[in-house]
Amino acid sequence: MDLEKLMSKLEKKHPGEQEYLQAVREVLETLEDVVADNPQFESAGIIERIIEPDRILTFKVSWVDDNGKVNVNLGYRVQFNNAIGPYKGGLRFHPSVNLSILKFLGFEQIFKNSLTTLPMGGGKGGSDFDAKGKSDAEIMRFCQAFMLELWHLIGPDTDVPAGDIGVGGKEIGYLYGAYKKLAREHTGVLTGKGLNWGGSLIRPEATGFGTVYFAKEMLATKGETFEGKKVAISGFGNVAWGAAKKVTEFGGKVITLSGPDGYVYDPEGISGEKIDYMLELRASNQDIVAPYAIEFPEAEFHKGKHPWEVKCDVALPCATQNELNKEDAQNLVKNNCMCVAEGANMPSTPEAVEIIQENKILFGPGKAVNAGGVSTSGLEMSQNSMKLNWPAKEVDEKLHSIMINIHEACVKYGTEDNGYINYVKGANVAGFLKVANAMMDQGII
Ligand code: NDP
Ligand code: 2IT
Repeated sequence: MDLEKLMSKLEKKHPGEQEYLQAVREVLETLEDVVADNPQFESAGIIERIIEPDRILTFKVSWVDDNGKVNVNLGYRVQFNNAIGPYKGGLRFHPSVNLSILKFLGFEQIFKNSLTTLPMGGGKGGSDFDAKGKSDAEIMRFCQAFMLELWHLIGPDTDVPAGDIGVGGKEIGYLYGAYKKLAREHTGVLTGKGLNWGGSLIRPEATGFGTVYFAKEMLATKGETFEGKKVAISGFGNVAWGAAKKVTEFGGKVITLSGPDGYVYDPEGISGEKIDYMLELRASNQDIVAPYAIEFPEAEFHKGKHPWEVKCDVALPCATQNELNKEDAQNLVKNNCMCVAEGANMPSTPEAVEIIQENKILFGPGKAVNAGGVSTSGLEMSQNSMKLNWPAKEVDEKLHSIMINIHEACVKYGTEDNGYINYVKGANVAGFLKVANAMMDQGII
């Protein structure tokens, strides 16, 4: 595989799609050996086919706000690859959403879903809708208008969306209500549903819990545990919340949270009612963490700064892409951080990853670390198909064992001669092989 030639062709075809090109390069860089060892992949054009989505659907979403004003947003669904199962992946509602971001997320989702061991292909969707300051009625009308276009493109065995940034339980409820009405069926077409209407226990916690289960395995390779560790978390949404709960349960101390306005440092630790308060912050639709330091005066708010300047043992970036840069990585190295595990999708820039890996710090990439969310979505799909609900303990145990298996796959394919586990390579190779072999079996389509 001639990586530079491939990338330069892709850059010409999709100019300016920075996040997508970044994600593709990061994966392909680690696949050179496996492609060289499997010449059949090259002759079947597996690489050229896997980096382009099967199809991209874009649509206009018109809706009326509380003042009677007409608003127009863009909606998308990127159906990337369904070699191993129906397209599966979240919906992101955020003003920054564009095709590059959704293509990067859909691409990552292919390998993540493959790692889960469950039969799910990769997809992603969303809209540039900004929920900030919107009323619930406006969010509902937007979700209904969005689903008016999306419903005929998805289905429980075709494409199964879920949540992501800006899409939580509330939005999934409105989206599901609209789908049900339009399709005239009550099926498992979305995951992250409410518990009374097809949702799975543990799905809200799953991404954060899975992140911490994975980080626990990473620490264990060094004979370490979370007990007594200082843990810096970014974000204050669904993933950050679940991660904070599990870190605390494992005896670690969560010392930071962050939002687009800056970060909060709480030297006493973010546990108990403070974790519950995160839900209030998120539900306020204001997108700021500054109020935390007013509610809990022992905490400090650092405006416009990243939490990675605080001394920590473990860093869990759980907010958004490219939020941990070169300078942040240098700070983590300087402060002897031993483990960085990505709860978000691609939160570390390529320069940051290089610094972290060069310094032989444990580094877990998002597609492995945060796979617990979509894994539990897969478990929700299984329960929906069987028309059964499993108890929380059963789902949590299944989630835990999936995360341990993903960690083992990373160790198997990522351990270098010097013993350092390159989790980026391990996750990419393990995720890729299953999809590539399925594509081989299914012919050129
Ligand atoms: P939420 O919407 O619940 O929370 C995202 C949080 O990150 C929000 O608080 C958001 O605030 C904040 N944020 C966004 N940009 C920044 C920034 N520049 N600096 C600091 N904070 C920021 O989303 P999730 O928790 O669901 O998603 C977080 C990450 O985890 C994303 O990368 C997502 O793709 C990934 N993920 C989510 C999964 C899930 O099941 N939900 C599964 C796997 C991965 P604001 O809205 O103001 O930007
Ligand atoms: O990035 C992700 O894996 C998610 N947002 C969850 C996707 C899902 O289908 O549960």
